[in-house]
Amino acid sequence: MQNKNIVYQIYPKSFLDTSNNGYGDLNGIIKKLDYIEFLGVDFIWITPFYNSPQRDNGYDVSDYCSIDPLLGTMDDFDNLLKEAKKRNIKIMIDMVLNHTSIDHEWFQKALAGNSKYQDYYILKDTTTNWVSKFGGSTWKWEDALDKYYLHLFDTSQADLNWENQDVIKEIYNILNFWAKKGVNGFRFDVINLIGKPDVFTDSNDDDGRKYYTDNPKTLSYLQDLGRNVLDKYDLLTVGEMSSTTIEACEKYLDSNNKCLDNIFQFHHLKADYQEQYKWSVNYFNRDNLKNILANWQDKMANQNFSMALFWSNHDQPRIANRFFSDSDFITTKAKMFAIMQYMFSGVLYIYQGEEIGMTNAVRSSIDEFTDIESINFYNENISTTSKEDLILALNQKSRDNARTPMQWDDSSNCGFSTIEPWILPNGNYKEINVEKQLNDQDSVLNFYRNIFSLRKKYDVITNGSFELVDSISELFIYKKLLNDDELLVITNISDESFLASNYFDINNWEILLNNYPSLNKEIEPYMGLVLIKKKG
Ligand code: TEU
Repeated sequence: MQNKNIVYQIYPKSFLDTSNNGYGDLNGIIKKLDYIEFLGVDFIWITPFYNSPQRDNGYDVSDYCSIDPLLGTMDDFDNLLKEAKKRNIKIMIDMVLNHTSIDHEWFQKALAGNSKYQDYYILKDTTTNWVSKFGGSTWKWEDALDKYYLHLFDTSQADLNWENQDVIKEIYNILNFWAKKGVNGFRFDVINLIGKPDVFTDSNDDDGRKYYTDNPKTLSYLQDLGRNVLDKYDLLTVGEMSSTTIEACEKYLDSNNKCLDNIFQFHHLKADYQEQYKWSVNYFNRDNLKNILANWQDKMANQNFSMALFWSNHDQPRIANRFFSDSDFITTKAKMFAIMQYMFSGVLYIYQGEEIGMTNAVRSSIDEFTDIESINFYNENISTTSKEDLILALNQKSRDNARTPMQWDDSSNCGFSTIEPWILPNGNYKEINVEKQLNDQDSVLNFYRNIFSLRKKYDVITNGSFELVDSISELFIYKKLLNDDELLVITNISDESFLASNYFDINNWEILLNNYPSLNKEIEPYMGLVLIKKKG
């Protein structure tokens, strides 16, 4: 059953440094395969490790069939495949096919005047008023081309022209190269942005995204990809969908369309965006979060479309203190949020460090940030907003929060490296680290392992139908149903207590999971409970 899969995402640069250069590497992943096996996951998804100028940490690829020397060699990768296979761990890799780095040979040949390669990109004589995902215009003038090129992300990430059959052939070759090597899955970066409109026009009511998000061409590109490449192999595929809709995702996941197995949508992670603004501070719309989660379970999972369930990735603030930035009940909250979503139907995607409840870092100066989106945001706003306000927003929302080194133990540099890492470790690594949690039965780590084994054991968790139970704003309560199994999941998204007997009769239920040592009369602050109906 596909939904039994649990995927553990690794950001290699920040996982484990074995070459002592301050950057994590592929050998670091090999070294931690026993830990990954111990977690009980099926897949690791490794974010881009290909040659790259690293302006966007590898999402700016300059050679798709290579390994960046910063992170290792092709032999290391082959070894990783072999060692992972020994432990029954499958490998999913990241494909960034909406754009290439401008350092890529194709772009370089285009610059040198080769018209074949100029047609690999989206070059125009005039611009539109679209705004890049990382700020500024989506168009950059290039003298050598005597044209503007489109970049939905950084200026160094030029969008590829999927209308061009030569580009499609290159993409097939890349996917075949890795699939033949033996990788077991692909995560496709911003894949719902690859279809561009026939005519490029200004937008007067958004940043231009309505013209290129879920463009109908994308579905047919993905169908071709499915038919011509992906279907030839046994793969788990997941597409990252930026600002998507339920209607579009139904199409991508419809088995008749032969596109993708899972989709990542991000609407639930915008519950802390005030009026759609990413950088808003101290804002969390609890009702919004509940509605979005319930709606996607109802419209997608209940229709047998397989969602990717996730709270975290390398672009997102840490869930442990994302919606509540204070440190009270921090461990309880980390476990409560896990219960809230990980009893849903779908495939679980966990991000490194989430399983130990890693938190957002506290930084005091822009010099401590490395992420291009964060730095652009700061530079764009520093003339109108105080430094303190910008740093506060960055501390809550920056992508760097997810990118601090994995906290292995309490030794210097958190056991990640013997030298100062490329990005500062979170200051709390002495309190929060793997070593400390391994032998603590109540740790977030062992709680996550427990969730994983429950998902393996109970089909009602991974495949049951979802039913929202009417409740008050503070509580999110739902049932999962499959055959004669019934699960009741209760999470308290507040620091108040509620009389448990108002919501269920404990005599009828057995407790499968509780983030408190015991259940008394009350649903306690930030409590999370998973109950299964007693039979007979
Ligand atoms: O992310 C796409 C994406 O939409 C995010 O970068 C988003 O804009 C941001 O998190 C909102 O604050 C993917 C990758 O996951 C990301 O790391 C890359 O930077 C991006 O694509 C470009 O390849």
